[in-house]
Amino acid sequence: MATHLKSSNTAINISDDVKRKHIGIVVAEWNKDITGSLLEGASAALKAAGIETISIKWVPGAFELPLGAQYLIELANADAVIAIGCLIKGETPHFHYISEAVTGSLSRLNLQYIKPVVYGVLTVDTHEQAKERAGGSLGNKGEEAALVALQMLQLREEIKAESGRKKVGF
Ligand code: RBF
Repeated sequence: MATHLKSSNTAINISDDVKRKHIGIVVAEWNKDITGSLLEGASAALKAAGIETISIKWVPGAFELPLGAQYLIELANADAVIAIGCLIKGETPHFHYISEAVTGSLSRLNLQYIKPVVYGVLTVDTHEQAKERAGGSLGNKGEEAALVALQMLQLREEIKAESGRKKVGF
């Protein structure tokens, strides 16, 4: 039976096909107090949606997230990956280099594999701002990233089903 979830922007109906998908979460150890909370938010949302197979893998830092995501897709055949990290500008002299590299590489993986690789990386000025977004006053961005992964998997199923129906008609 489909499960109904409400993200901040949209309502999502999770079909049984999507529940059977394998979802990977790759999470950075840097700023682990923050990334751990984001991970909790993401896994709780996936479990609430009824996702049966979740693989969680840790990498050293945000810079390693794209390769971790690629391993999960190539070697573990994940259908979608949620990449979780936290870059704090004030504490990271290489902030711009790392965040640009991570953003660009994660973005490319989506199109390279035609699979959702969701950006769950906080890029903030202070540790306080990170806490607000990791289960604090501004919600949990890990949970939001999980809902985005589910929404994209659901979209794929819908488009596949629609294009299948059209082919039968012609
Ligand atoms: N990784 C993070 O996930 N968040 C950070 O805030 C962060 N800051 C870093 C600051 C410096 C100066 C360096 C050298 C690395 C930092 N890293 C950070 C680790 C980085 O993502 C990566 O794991 C290492 O550079 C090894 O490739």
